[in-house]
Amino acid sequence: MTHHSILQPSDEVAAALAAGEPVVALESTIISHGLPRPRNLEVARELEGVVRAAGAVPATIAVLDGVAKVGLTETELERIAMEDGLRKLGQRDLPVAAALKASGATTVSATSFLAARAGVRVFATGGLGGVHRGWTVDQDESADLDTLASTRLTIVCAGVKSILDVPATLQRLETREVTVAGYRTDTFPGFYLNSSGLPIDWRVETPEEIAAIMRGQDALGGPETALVVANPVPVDQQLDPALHDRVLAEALAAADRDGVKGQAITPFLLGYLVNGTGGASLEANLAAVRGNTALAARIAVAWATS
Ligand code: PSU
Ligand code: MN
Repeated sequence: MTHHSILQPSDEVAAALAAGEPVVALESTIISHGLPRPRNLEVARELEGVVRAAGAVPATIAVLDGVAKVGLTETELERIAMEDGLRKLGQRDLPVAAALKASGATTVSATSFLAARAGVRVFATGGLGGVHRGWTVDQDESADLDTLASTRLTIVCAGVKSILDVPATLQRLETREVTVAGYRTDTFPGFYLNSSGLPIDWRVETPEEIAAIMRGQDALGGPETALVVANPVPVDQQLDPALHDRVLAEALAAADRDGVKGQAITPFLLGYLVNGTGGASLEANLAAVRGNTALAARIAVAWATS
């Protein structure tokens, strides 16, 4: 890797990878577009701390001035949290951002791609993107799914965002051969809610079992698909289901009325939920992300020592 490379691991991340030490990728769109300021910066720092406490190195990923950074300095983390007009970058946007020396936060799609390129195997996020409600008309399916179908990476999430068509998203994951396992659950998690009520085929109990699945993926070869580890938010930290259903219905109606589409729809709906639940959805979202980050770190440790 040269100094002019458009993919730059931080010194700490590069050293950890070279030594075979555990590293956990973290995304930046949740910081820049998914959470309100100034809480977002606190959360960004907190999540890095959760990874370190478990004995792994955090690699928050973002594009700054055309360079894809894997592992951010404190100043770079502040830019992601505070800079106005930061773009939201999917995998397909990366070469353009590099060419134009643009800056942007990376979604699950772009973060997964860059993590895998850099050699980071484990990634923690909140909820995956997926098939949007109304997809039969507007064809809106998050690029997250396509990247996960072509990237060898383990992603820990609290399911897919409940603003989506969850059964259709699970179907797409099956069709695209993305392996899905529930962590200590028999049902697929519901992002803000402990459960979506939908069944899940595989249940695992330990990070060591997950590391064994990862070894199985590598031993079998074949298409470079991801492993989705679905880790539910604890019941005592979930959003009240009745409140969730009521405010989500309002949010979807508002998006429809205002014609919100494309990249803007996910931040719009998440923001509506935060306001409409008096901040309760934010707490549930954060509880999910924290839990996912802690589990991802344990998986990275099990993977590094296996
Ligand atoms: N998880 C969260 N909050 C978020 C996201 C995930 O808890 O804001 C972001 C991720 O970056 C994900 C993106 O990739 O939302 C999906 O956006 P879209 O539906 O436009 O693909
Ligand atoms: Mn979309």
